[in-house]
Amino acid sequence: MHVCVSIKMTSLCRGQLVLARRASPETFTSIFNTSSKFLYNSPSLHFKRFIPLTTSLSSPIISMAQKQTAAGISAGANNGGGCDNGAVFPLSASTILKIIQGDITKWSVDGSSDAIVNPANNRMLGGGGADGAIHRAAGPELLNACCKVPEVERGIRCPVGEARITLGFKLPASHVIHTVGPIYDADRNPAASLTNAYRNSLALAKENNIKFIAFPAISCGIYGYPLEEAASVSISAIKEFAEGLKEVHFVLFSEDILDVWLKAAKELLLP
Ligand code: AR6
Repeated sequence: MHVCVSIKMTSLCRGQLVLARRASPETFTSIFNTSSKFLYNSPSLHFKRFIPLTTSLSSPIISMAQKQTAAGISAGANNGGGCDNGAVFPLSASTILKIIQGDITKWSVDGSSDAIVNPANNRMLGGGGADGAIHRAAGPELLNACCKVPEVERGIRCPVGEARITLGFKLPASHVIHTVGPIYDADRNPAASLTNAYRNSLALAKENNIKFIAFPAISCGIYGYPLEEAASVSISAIKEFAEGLKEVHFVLFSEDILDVWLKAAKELLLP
């Protein structure tokens, strides 16, 4: 039995309310695992969620902006440059997915075991879009570090679907994982290449003891991947390969992309 709670999100970055339980980690995980159903009417950002009646409605709705800890959702996190209207989904008993709107260059959780993913090109020497923003925010040391990544063939440091790691330098996050998504119209199997970009980024994160990782919508800008298709492939890949990390975040630049991701996550992750 469930009770419906709805919150009208009236404007970008203003509606920072996210339903979460002020509960112990064990309680929260158990709620997720047993019966929570988070539903959205995402096009209008009018959130509807069904909270199991095992929880008390007197429990407060937690604003992520208040940086409170709710069951391992990181205290002190600077999740997405202050624009953190979004949602939390369970991936497993020990891993959650957060989908928020914001600027990935401002994201961090603890500054030591966190990484942002850079949707780079195979040369790894910077570019436009998020890649350019990440290099500007990290400072010139990031370019120096990228130059030191060995070339696997002439001019290519990171082939499509692979990943490389550097420090974050002036970024709030400690590390940058550089990956190369497919150019949608040029790749023979863009879904496989995009899946590989997520899988290899997550594997590299785990090899480097990263616990918190934030992805943008890889390939959805300059590389032209259609949003709905990309959301489905990206969330499916996260669902399959995120085990071992504490939190995986999508930090999405615009409300349009956020809506598409929330809809796909609801379809793919909720019972
Ligand atoms: N924070 C979060 N998301 C962002 C940010 C940001 N600061 N800036 C852009 N986005 P793109 P791609 C979103 O083009 O399609 C570069 O030149 C953006 O709205 O950055 O994989 C590289 O060097 C979009 O949804 O990456 C490559 O040559 C998403 O990030 C090429 O672009 C990805 O858009 C890679 O193209």
